[in-house]
Amino acid sequence: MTRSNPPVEEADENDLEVGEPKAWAAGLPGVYHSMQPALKHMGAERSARTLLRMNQKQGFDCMSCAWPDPSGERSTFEYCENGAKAVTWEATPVTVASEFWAEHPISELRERSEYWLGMQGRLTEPVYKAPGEDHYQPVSWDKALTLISEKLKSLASPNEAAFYTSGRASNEAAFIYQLFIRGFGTNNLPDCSNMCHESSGVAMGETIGIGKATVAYNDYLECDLMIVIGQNPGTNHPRMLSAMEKQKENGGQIVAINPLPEAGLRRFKNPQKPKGVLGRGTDLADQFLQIRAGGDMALLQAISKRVLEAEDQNPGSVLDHDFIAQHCEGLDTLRAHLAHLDEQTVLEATGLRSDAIDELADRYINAEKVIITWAMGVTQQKNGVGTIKEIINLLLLRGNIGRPGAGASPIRGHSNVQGDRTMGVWEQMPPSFLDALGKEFSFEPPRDHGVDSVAAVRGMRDGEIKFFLSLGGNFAGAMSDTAATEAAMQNLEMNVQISTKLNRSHTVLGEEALILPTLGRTEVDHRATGPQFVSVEDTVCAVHSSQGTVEPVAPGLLSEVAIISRLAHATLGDRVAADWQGFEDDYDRIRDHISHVVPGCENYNRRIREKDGFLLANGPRDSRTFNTPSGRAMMTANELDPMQCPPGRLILQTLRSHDQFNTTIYGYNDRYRGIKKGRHVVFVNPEDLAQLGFSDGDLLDVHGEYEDGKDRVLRSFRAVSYPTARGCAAVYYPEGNVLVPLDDTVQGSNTPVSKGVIIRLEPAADGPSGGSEENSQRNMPAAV
Ligand SMILES: Nc1nc2c(c(=O)[nH]1)N[C@H]1C(S)=C(S)[C@@H](COP(=O)(O)OP(=O)(O)OC[C@H]3O[C@@H](n4cnc5c(=O)[nH]c(N)nc54)[C@H](O)[C@@H]3O)O[C@H]1N2
Ligand SMILES: Nc1nc2c(c(=O)[nH]1)N[C@H]1C(S)=C(S)[C@@H](COP(=O)(O)OP(=O)(O)OC[C@H]3O[C@@H](n4cnc5c(=O)[nH]c(N)nc54)[C@H](O)[C@@H]3O)O[C@H]1N2
Ligand SMILES: [Mo]
Repeated sequence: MTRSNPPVEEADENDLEVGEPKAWAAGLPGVYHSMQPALKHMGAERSARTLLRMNQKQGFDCMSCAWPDPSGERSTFEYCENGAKAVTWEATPVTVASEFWAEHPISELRERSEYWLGMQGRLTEPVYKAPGEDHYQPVSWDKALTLISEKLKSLASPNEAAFYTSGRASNEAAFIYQLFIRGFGTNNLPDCSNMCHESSGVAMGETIGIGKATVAYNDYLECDLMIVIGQNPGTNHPRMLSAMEKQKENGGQIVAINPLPEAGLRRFKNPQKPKGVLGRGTDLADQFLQIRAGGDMALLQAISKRVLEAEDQNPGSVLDHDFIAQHCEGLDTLRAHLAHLDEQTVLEATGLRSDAIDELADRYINAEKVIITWAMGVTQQKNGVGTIKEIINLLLLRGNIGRPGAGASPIRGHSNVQGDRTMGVWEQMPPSFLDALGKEFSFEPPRDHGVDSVAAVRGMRDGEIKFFLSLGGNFAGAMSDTAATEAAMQNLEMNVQISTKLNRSHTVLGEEALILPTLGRTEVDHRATGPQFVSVEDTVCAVHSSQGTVEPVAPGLLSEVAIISRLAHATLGDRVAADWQGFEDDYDRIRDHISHVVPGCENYNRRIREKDGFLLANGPRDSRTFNTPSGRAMMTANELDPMQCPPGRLILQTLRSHDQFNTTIYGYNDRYRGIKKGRHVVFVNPEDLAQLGFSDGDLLDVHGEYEDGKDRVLRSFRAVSYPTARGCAAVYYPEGNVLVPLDDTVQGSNTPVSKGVIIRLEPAADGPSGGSEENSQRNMPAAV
């Protein structure tokens, strides 16, 4: 069944083409584009077995994002173009052959782009890099697991190891993974959430007592007003557009707040409706506020202030007094704080006009049921935690939490990042969870908090962390400050990665390294007691099962559960009272333990088998109960400290193109933004570009400007004149990580500030694409 790998060509940034941005998302090109790669790479049968079973009740959960499935009837095509790309990328029959490792030294792989690495195909056998070697070589599973467990046992302290998780791991894998790690003796559990929605978890935890959305799927359809802040659903959560379309059909309004006029926020053509392809489509945003990056906190405060003023003019008619009296605390503090808010400061921070802010305030006051959604445009700003607390303030003022059609809705990224946290993948799990875990498995879990992603890099850098294992993901590509992160990873004694495909992290190594290949979610997971299913949790706390539909791409591949069980057994022996062999044979046994340990997961095996799975309990959503110290939802005063951008400088954000999933690059086009065949672009407002003395198409160096005085630069990026907000610029992630300092993190959540780097543009020092020779080959920017 497997195919060996056809040669993969690296892209040449000189081929870059720039056209007009699109004003609508996901019409005919959506369906067309979604089928093409699948048919080409997998053939008709494998395409049908995967695409038609995606997000179906008997199928697998799409791994492309955490957007929920509709609760009632589902379309036969319950997937989007980008979900289809994710499936094609994983379920490809192309595999990395055994000879590959001898043919390609690691030093050569380090020069390759993420695209090239990923396109080599699926990994099928464990490989090992010995100290001093520049090659991986295939090894048996037994050998690989022995090498790892012996290394772990040799460490002076369990805290010399850190264990990363990317948000694709199933609940079952995540649960036994954190059990293994805590059994080993550390809470060093950094995860991708640290770089993602950590700010949401912190802000919501402190204010409403839970770090998760307070809405269920149908609430999106029912709300009168949906405010979408710092999120690009057309690319990153395309199935959300269907919900937005229904909400509009039900008479609702949508407001988008973004520095970019993203196509998916403007108009939607539904490819699954007869009219969808040819018609004009549905206009989505009724109002678009083109905010300056980092300005959301000022905007939200200005709206809350207007809400309070409207209440003063018409006492009793604007605030939800009953709700506030019964459930909230802090109104006076908030009121006093906002009284000092200066309109001029707001206008400068937001780049908006007062009448646009008035209009949004009116919409908010006149809507009965409001949902606010947000993603990385908010969480990755310096003031992200404060901004989310302001979202909560605004919602609380009119009782928009814990009612149908209303609520706070962070839209999560990775398909099971939320479930992984529920299962205990967090460096700071509360004592109650640790108590339950210790009791269930008869051991004493460590209590000291572990490292998060930023602290893990510091630990590697300083020689305190010597062993790093990743359950999925691409830490080198995803983390900030590429040069610092890579140098830190090269300091490790052993680097182990459980992966489906090659990526940058497999090439940035210390002394010893191993790659353990694993099954993906599309594949049937054959175990001793028969094919297994796993379970996942989406962004609205709905837990359901996922079962692979195609045969594994190669014999001998192990599931994540099997790998972790074997590694745990080899490392821990019987240090915790767990039947590791039983876990690997029958995932029901894992779920029995989940029932006993994880709050809200009682009778997990029974409930997960119900038709739609089940909704996890959620105090604010279900009963307006708030698990805060006072038992009330907290209105908070958050200091406004707008980012200062000196003259001649811009605020840079790093974002996703339409052809990528995080660090996985499917291709070099960004269709909705009009970019083709390249990624080395910097989007700048035409007036800013002119003012800085540059023209569309110029080759520029993008220099970061920092307090630490270091020079970090992206070389030879092409200026694209683009309708972004004044004073703002954008480059793609992961390339942009070169410019994000390790120490620049969001206050309160320690998330890298990936959307707020002050930059200076200069004519390219090196001429045509890619800078130095090394970089033109690798297709990755230089870190200086
Ligand atoms: N196809 C695809 N799907 C994905 C992913 C993927 O890479 N590809 N990644 C997944 C993951 S892990 C995640 S976390 C999500 C990410 O989903 P998004 O958060 O939508 O991802 P980004 O591309 O980072 O886009 C951030 C948006 O915020 C805007 N923005 C930037 N700065 C500001 C600001 O200061 N204020 C406001 N109001 N807006 C701002 C940007 O213009 C952009 O529209 O998507 C998930 N789904
Ligand atoms: N500058 C900047 N940096 C960012 C962001 C940004 O917006 N700007 N966004 C941040 C965000 S939101 C996130 S979530 C992180 C993402 O960080 P990560 O989650 O670490 O990165 P991914 O690119 O999603 O990981 C892709 C790799 O996962 C592996 N993989 C895929 N499927 C599976 C599977 O089923 N099992 C296993 N074991 N492995 C698998 C493959 O080997 C693939 O190469 O990046 C963060 N970094
Ligand atoms: Mo994410």
